[in-house]
Amino acid sequence: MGNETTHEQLKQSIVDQDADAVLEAVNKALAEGMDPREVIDKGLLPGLNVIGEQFECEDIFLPELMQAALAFQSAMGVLEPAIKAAGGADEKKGTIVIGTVKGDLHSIGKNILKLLFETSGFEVHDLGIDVDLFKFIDKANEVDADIIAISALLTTTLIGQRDVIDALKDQGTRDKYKVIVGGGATTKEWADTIGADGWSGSAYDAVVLATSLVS
Ligand code: B12
Repeated sequence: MGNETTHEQLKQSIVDQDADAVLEAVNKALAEGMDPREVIDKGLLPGLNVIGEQFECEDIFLPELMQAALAFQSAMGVLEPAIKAAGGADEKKGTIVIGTVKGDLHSIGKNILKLLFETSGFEVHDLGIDVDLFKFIDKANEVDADIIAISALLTTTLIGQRDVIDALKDQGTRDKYKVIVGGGATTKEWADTIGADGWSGSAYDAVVLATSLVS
């Protein structure tokens, strides 16, 4: 019951696009002993989903969307150290190159993924957003990656995931890497269609997926 009230406060603070209220709710949740990952998963992300729906219905517009994203990011400034402090794995599991596809500026999901990969024992090379397909491949070659993880949030940028896989095939290096895809606009069917090695709809499942691909 207590947790539900806290989840609701976290969610509402994002819906209100109120960075001060978000930080207050996050600090309160952490002080109550809530797991920082629960703060994200059960509180802040449901708020972002509401924001996405309101944007789609034109109840809110780009400035509000950006305001909510900024509020979320300021919360990550507190949550990231808390997640790292909660401890990570001691053994290195593998190396991952991660980024958001060309033309796509969404970073929130990718950043959560990066954080959870790191805290579960992966070495992560983050290429950021709006990443050219050859940058994924060059970086994977350079660091001898096990996995290339590609995020896409827009139906118009999805195709960038397929481009990376096709370019690997063209170069004859497709089998060198496991390619996993995800992000709001993707589905398991899409991942299968483009011949990806895996897909997940959440950061937690992505860690399980990556772990299984390297073991
Ligand atoms: C915040 C946000 C923004 C912010 C992004 C800020 C930032 N730094 O990221 C800003 C304001 C910049 C923005 C801009 C735009 N946005 Co926007 N945005 C959103 C919103 C509300 C939330 C996205 C988000 O961060 N979700 C939370 C994260 C955690 O979810 P996620 O990324 O899906 O990631 C999770 C999983 O998918 C998975 N995952 C993610 N990546 C990967 C990768 C791998 C390999 C794996 C295995 C798993 C995985 O793990 C994550 C954690 O659980 C969504 C709505 C929504 N509900 O998604 C719209 C949304 C994505 N945006 C949308 C649109 C239209 C836009 C704009 C075109 C708006 C405009 N008119 O300019 C621009 C595009 C700019 C660009 N070129 O990219 C649409 C897309 C519609 C579509 N299907 O194409 C959405 C769906 C809103 C809507 N309902 O209309 N946006």
